[in-house]
Amino acid sequence: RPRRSGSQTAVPCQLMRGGTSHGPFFDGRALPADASTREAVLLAALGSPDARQIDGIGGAHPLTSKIGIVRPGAESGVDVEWTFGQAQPGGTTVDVTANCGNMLAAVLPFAVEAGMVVPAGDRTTARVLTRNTGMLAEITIATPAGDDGRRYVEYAGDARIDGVPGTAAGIEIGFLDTAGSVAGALLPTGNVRDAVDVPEVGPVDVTMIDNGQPLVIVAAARLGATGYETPAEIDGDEGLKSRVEALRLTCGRAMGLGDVTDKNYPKMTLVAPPRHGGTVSTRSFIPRVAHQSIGVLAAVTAATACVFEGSVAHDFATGVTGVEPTVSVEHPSGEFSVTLGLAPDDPQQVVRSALLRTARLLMSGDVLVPTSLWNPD
Ligand code: NQM
Repeated sequence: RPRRSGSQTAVPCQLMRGGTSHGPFFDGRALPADASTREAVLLAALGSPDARQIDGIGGAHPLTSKIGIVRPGAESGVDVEWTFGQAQPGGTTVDVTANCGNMLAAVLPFAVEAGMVVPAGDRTTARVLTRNTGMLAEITIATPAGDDGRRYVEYAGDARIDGVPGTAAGIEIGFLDTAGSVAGALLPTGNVRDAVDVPEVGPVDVTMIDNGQPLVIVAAARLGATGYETPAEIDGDEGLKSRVEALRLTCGRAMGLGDVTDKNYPKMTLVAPPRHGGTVSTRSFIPRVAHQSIGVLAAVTAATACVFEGSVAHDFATGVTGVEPTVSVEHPSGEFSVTLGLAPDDPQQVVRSALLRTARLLMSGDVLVPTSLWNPD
């Protein structure tokens, strides 16, 4: 429970890495019930809207300005539910409209640490509902018994994910129903490819698609990039960033998302031929700065686009075959493998996706915010 500590309120919190992101996780029952107070507490915990987040625990980057709010499942067939919050370091809101598959990887470990899920065997599988979009995932983690006979979350292991140093215990994530998470349909315009006309850029071929993350997929070369830049090179290229943003605003409207100037989606994915034996090379914008790797559901969505004949990703994709293809999405710090399940009677229909992540509990305790923002007494 939250408690007073002098002029501050101490809110129980665990800082978790989920995949290539990290941020504070909370038991939803220990946060303010009122939405605007809750938002103020979360922003203060991160240190936003100061872009350096010097007065909070955020990491001054969108990938480390993320929040998990977890509760026991309230519906049948749901073990744990959570809400993902995305803050931009310099922003004044916590966006709860989209998904994050990286932070999702930390939800079940957190639920076990917090006593919401009691492991019964060496491996624990749970159905996790992401409240943001109603997405269900089946997640499996390792929960061996310790010397005292109690089961704990095993974080050590030999799984390696690009973008995180070293190895850790693998977390298996299977997605069942990701299509149209935010944009309402897998192909929000009804087409695998559209030609859009963008101010100062001209006509551009894009694939607008949402299989868990709304994405605009565009050939890097069409925007004057190679598609092999480092994130720092992308962030330093104001011309490229402004062409990408102009395309994003046009496509946001085309996807039925309205004026996306202040929204965190659609995300932008520049594609190019693979260079390291993968399926396709990507550079991701989230949505205005470069991703160091690629988001989980962004990778699922980009991989899905590789399957669709006629898509912009398909133009460059190599080696996607069979009814369970593994698509290796190359990104700035390595690759991300997504195994897709295609409908046997329709290989253009993606019905499942599965992937491997890792997570780790980094810190367990309280995060302190001024009592003037929230007094739980
Ligand atoms: O697409 C970054 C991340 C993400 C989101 C972002 C993610 C996903 O890498 O599922 O994981 O797109 O802002 O954490």
